[in-house]
Amino acid sequence: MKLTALAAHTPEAVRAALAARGWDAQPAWFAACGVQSLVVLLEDIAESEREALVRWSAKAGADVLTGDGWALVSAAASRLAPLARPDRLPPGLEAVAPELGRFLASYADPPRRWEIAAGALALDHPVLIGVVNVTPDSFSDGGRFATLDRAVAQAERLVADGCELLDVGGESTRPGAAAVSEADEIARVAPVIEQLARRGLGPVSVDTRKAAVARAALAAGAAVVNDVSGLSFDAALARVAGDAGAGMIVMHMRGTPDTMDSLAVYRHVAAEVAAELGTAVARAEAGGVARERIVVDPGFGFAKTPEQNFRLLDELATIAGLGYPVAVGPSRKRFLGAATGRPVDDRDRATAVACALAWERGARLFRVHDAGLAREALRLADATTSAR
Ligand code: PMM
Repeated sequence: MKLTALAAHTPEAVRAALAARGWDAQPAWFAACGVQSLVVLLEDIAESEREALVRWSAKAGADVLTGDGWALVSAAASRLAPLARPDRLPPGLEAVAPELGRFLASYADPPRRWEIAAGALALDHPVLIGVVNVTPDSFSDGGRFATLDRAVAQAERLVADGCELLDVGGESTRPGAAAVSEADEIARVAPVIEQLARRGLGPVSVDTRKAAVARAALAAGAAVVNDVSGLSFDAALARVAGDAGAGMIVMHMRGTPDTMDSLAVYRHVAAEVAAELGTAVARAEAGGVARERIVVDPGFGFAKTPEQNFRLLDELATIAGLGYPVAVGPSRKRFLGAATGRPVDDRDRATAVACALAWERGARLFRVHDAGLAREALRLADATTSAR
């Protein structure tokens, strides 16, 4: 008898072990997903549901830890699956099925494409989003690309370094940044977007919280709207993105750049960010943005302390569990400085490592100021985790 401990942090090792023993690719993948151990936290449940869950867990061989109004259930995905099937559901657990079904479906078959205006981006490899800030006061590269020529030159560099989307922003979101009028923001971003589109650089995304700016940017050729406020700043923004068939990045933050630091209070940061992102995504869908056009972003550095950012990065799979592709923007942020002691102009190595960690936990899109190091790190992460 020979025993081998298989790596179990992703289904890949199990899939490969089955494939090496003659299984076909598809059944091997589904079986590997089925034996993978999952942990789900159910909150806001009634006492009767909690009791029904404990009874079901004892029978199904699942582990359950519970407290007042919540239950944490741990089991192989294949054991959890009956809970998502209305016809096989134990009595008293009817409310669990829809959410669990949605989670298990996206876990077994995660989104592989992101639909944006006039096209789609494949998500079977890391997708770099290059930052083109045309603000005079952005925290890391403020002012340097404020003229059209410089913005175009920066965009060319980012594309040459492998960026597949360029994110053009005309409003700094750092605390204390001066407010920018709609007209000024449009005057900053629209000519740059038009130039990038005309030169075939892009697709382009516009980093804005305002419907009027998004409308002008989309008219100038943008294909994506990236809203750091998660549609909480301007209710009309979702409709603008929806009507244009644009891609939409829904980012998590609390408050505004001026109030967000005082709102960085969480009991369980990953669960709360996921729940708040779920609400933001519902706003996008209510405004007519189709599900396959939405990407979620946990908003590193927005209403989060360094420690909360570290936790969120480690628990990014919780955000991926929402079932939408995940984008992250750790680039040069303060929490990277807190871990490395490096100043803002020397954080591209830490950015690259953060991107690789995020990829391994399910992120697919990476917003960076400098793509060179991030691309290398992500190539290695991709080669390590993908079966090709
Ligand atoms: N961070 C900034 C601006 N826009 N958009 C998304 N989707 N995610 C982010 O993390 C994010 C963002 C702030 O950084 P910058 O001022 O250097 O651009």
